[in-house]
Amino acid sequence: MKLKLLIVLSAVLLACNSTDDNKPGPVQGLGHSIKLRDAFKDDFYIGVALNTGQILEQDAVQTDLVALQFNSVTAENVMKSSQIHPSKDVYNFDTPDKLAALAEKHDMAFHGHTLVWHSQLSSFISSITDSTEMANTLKAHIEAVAGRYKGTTYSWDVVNEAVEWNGELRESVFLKAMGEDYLSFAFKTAAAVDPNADLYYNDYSMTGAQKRAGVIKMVKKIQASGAKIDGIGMQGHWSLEYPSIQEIETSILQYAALGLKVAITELDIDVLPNPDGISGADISQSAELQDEYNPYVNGLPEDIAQKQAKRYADIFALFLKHKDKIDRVTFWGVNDGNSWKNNFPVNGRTNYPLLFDRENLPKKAYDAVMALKQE
Ligand code: 9MR
Repeated sequence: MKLKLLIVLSAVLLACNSTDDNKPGPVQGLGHSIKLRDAFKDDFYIGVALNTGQILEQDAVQTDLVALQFNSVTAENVMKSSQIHPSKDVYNFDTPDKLAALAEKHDMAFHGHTLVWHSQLSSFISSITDSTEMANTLKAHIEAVAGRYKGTTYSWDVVNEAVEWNGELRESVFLKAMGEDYLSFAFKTAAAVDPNADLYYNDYSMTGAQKRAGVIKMVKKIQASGAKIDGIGMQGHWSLEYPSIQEIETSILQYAALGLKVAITELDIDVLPNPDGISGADISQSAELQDEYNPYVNGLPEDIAQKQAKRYADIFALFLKHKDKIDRVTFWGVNDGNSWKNNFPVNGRTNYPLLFDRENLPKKAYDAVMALKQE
């Protein structure tokens, strides 16, 4: 018994004292010696959205993972109007500056998100009703923010989520103040500030037929105004079943037919049941509903992990098929633990939408995506 213990102890000690070569460094330790950014380097950028802690490099494992796996970064929140420009003459550039530096250090395409968006909008902008005041304010905002990162930003989401599900323009504070001219005005202003950055229109549910038609109509008007627009961002907050591969493909083709690049800008694949049907029932109050809509609190079941892996593989196979049209595929979060999908559309669930698990280890979905490049 004692001898057995001694052998085990020696083995542990040996493992701890092994040379640097044998030591599980960040690459081997995270179980992914080939990286996404290298595997897809001839196809499209592989991006990731970073939260504040990740930008400030607070977790060494995640810092390594981001640098090893991705070659494009987006700020998940810190470059949105209410955060970067909370009041008229106040700008918070500290954290965004760090992201710009991180992108440069790791040779990553720095994507700016976002210049004109009705949500997470500074309160001083959301109260503007006069068209001249709105134009001057948007101009000042774009000049200050895009101007600061000129030369560092690879691309910008100039306008975010301006179209409703039915294809109508959203009745945003910008539309109310300036009419639809705000769209071309924003693109023209951004192009004047940073002529070399690719300028994108970015939105969710971009595969719905009505919305797609509305976006295409809007983009054609922006183009007809003489404004520079370079790309369409399809956010890609998708689920195991929806949208279909065919709907995604039709959308990529139709957006690319505008003469624009396509980017998948905020990819995640929700694996939880869709609570659409619960109409009115407060999920937080009912234990039964909590169980029903939050079924995987103790881990992702094998069959769902496999379903998700197949779904990611199908989607990436499509992206590869259209790699001539796709410039970038960005995941909306580093690992399952920090995804916004744990809190949307229901707060406090345990979701598994990304390629890395809560321990930062690659999931089956990661292997399935990588397998496409190893055939
Ligand atoms: O992931 C972001 C989350 O942390 C914020 O709370 C949320 C607030 O609106 O925004 C999330 O990111 C959104 C992105 O900026 C635009 N497209 C939809 C994303 C998910 O809501």
